Amino acid sequence: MAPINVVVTGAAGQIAYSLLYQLAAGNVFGQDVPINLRLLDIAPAMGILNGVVMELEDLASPLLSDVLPTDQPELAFKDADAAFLVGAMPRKQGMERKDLLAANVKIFKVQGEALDKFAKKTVKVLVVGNPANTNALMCSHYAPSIPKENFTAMTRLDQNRAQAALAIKLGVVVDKVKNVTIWGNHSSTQYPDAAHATVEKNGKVQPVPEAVNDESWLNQTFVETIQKRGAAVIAARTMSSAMSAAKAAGDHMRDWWYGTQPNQFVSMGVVSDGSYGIPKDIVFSFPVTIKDKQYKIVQGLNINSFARSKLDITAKELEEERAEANHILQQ
Ligand code: NAX
Repeated sequence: MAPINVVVTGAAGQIAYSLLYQLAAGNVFGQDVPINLRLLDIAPAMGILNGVVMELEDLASPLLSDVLPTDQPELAFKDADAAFLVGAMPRKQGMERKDLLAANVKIFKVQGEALDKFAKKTVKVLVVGNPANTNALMCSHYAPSIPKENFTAMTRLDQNRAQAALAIKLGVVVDKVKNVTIWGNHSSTQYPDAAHATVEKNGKVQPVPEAVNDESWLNQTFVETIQKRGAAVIAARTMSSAMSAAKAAGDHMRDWWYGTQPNQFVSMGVVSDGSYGIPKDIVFSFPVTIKDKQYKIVQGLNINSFARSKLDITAKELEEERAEANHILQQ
């Protein structure tokens, strides 16, 4: 089989370190698809990146056809089939959320322009670097020749966290819990929603709300735990989630590439088409099903007044981020 060209940005960073192993092991694109890895980072990180390249060689993986470390976006994105945009400026002490947004949307503008010029028009772009949703939106704006459906933001880590928390609560293995949804922004305003989730317990499938049978736990403890999980990991590890983030990035891309399982949906940040009354032209996490590399937003889920208020809060935050990003990029 011909190799596919896969870009990983922020390739010298901690998420990439776990993600690259998964790519080399065939966990994302499969055991029979060779990969040309295109590793992009900034000039000061080239020394570290060369160490990562040595380790990739030493994996002795037959799937890695070619590995290119570079600080030039035009080389990294040339003929790209898939791109994991992980690289971003981390939040430094004393930095406001606004400063972080300013630094990072500029990076995603440059990368959008490079994707537009050099990548295949079918490229699948997954944005991990924060603020992921708004970065994905800006990246897409600066790549007008590529369909906007090809740009997505990662909320799969939040979904995996939510699924795992419910499995622990219900005393089942994690894959017995299905169809948990993350709505909105990958931030503390996201709404992790178990209302449509199911659990298989003792051979019987039932709705998660019925199995948990504790509305206040589901509406408060569960929601807040997932919203704050990233911060809890940082507090404990003194570094942000990396292994789990890389696994989630692999899960997201694998499902996009090969499709979702029957009767199951996954959450992805995608450009809103107005579904569920969400404003258009923000990258909002919705439940989606995927077939032939095309996702469809799941329609018709019941949204009660509690869920409605949560969806509106996270949509408003994304509209504010978009306004700030546009302001910065027009300066
Ligand atoms: P690291 O700081 O370990 O690595 C980031 C890497 O990006 C560094 O090697 C840096 O040199 C590189 N970089 C900076 N500017 C770049 C540019 N213009 N082009 C290419 N590379 C560039 O961070 P890491 O822990 O790997 O996290 C990466 C990003 O993921 C951060 O923005 C982080 O906030 C975000 N996350 C997103 C998550 C999500 O669910 N969407 C969860 C995990 C993570 O917090």
